[in-house]
Amino acid sequence: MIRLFEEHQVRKTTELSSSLWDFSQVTDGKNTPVGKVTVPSCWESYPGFEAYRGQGLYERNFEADGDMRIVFKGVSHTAKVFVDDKFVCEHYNAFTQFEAVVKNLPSGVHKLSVLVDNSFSEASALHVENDYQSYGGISRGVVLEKLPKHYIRQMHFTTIYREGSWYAKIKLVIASLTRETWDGTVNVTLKNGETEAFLCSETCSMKENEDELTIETDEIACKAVSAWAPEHPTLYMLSAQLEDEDGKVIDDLTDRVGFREVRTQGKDILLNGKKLQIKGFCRHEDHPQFGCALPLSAIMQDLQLARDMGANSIRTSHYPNDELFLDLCDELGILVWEENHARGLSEEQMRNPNFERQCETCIREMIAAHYNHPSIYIWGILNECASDTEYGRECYKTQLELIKSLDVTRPRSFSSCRFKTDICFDLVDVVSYNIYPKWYHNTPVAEYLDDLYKWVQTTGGAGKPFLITEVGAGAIYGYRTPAKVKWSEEYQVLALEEQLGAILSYKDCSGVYIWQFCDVRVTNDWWNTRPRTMNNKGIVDEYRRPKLSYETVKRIFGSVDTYRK
Ligand code: ADA
Repeated sequence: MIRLFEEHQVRKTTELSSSLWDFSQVTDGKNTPVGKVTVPSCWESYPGFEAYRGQGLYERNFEADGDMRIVFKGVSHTAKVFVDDKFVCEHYNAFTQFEAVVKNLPSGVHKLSVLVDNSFSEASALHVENDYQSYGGISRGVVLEKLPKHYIRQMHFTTIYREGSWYAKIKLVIASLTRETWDGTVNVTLKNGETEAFLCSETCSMKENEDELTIETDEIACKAVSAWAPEHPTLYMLSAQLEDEDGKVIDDLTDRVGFREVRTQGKDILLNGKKLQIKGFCRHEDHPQFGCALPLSAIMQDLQLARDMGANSIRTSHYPNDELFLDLCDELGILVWEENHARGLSEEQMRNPNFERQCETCIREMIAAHYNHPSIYIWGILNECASDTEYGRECYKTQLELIKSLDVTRPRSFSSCRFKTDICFDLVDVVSYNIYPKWYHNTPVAEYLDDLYKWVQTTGGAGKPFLITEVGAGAIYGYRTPAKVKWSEEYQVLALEEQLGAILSYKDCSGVYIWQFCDVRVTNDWWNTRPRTMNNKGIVDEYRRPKLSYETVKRIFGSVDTYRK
């Protein structure tokens, strides 16, 4: 499954993730056939590959005729794509989608080969030994498309709320495979249930030697639409149809959108003019059966559990998530903090020659693919990287400015752990901290939080909205003791009661994300501070079995509204 709805009625598409592929282990360039596997999947779920770090080859045949595009929603973590043994493209990063376009394929059966690599090396600045696992495999959906000579490559929908009315601006990118002059028309409609409204009709005049044409509409008044909000997540189908000069529809693209406005105002984050109170979870895409390739039902169960505990938001720690997750959040009214891929990288690691380019590519691919999701209310970057150094600051500045150039509609932030040494808060719209009083140190939470917040008011973050994007404590599922010592479920309850109580009652804090939703696998280097070589701070364990703290979180989150007074 690629999306919760059909993106195309006209363009011919085939989900390649709907049949078995041949998988081989690749060692020193030698292929050893292993057998048939499903895609998406992680090889850690294949017998004997539970801890495999290296290369694997996925192969299958496909029918083609002419110009074809293969969209990979995620391959972990480096992919080299071949068609009929000819190299087509390469992509780094498990968490963003990419495409392989192959022109003029003769009609018939062709071979698709994807060489996947999840090893750690200097070439990989973001997938490194870390407090989460970098799995191996084609971990998200794959879809084959037959392309017309001119097609709709991208459609971004921006909503504007002004004086009680909604407006929309649409940005379309029309691609050309011929690079010759061409004239067409693109028509866009907005549909909700049976009511369909015409939005615009734009002429497309492609010039010679141009790969693509960008069309940006003026503001279009959208009357009688309902806003998207957690309590009523109204969605609309935005459909574009591309016609040639004879009026024949040659391509189409549909996406789901919502009318909502996010902005900061003083110390508040406003959603449709109302002050947000975030009560959420940090969530890794991780599962003992599926690795990072969670099927829709598993993603949905996570969201059902999070909502059952009263959460209104998920932070995609620490990378862009599967679009199926975002489709669910759009439909369920769950707010999303989505962030680019990075966790806890030192200045030395940020000086990896591949770091900036890999971060920039991740940001561009994240926003290009996820721009239209109304559930995403904020973009984050570089979780707990070196925001206390001049070199680190330059990286934060570059990436935050890049986000602003790609999306002026959402606030930007990053989660800092640099206590009173952070030098980047002037660069963001929202100041966010990861704090662990009652776990990594025993400072009383209210005292620690107040001291930190007061220090932020002496920095470039003064007067800005303030979020706690991580707080929590570890508990081994099933470890119960009246001693209530650390790693017991009882201690996790005590810690969260004090942590959540202090944070959610702090008047200048816009909310909290618990670290973390579920226990997750970590890489082997982290064994000595991670019992079971797992991060055990979940409120449910890796099998989604609730710990004692589940009811604690449910009681506390349940007593807090999504909007502040
Ligand atoms: C950091 C980090 C998380 C996790 C957490 C922990 O805040 O952002 O990914 O490692 O610490 O469990 O200590």
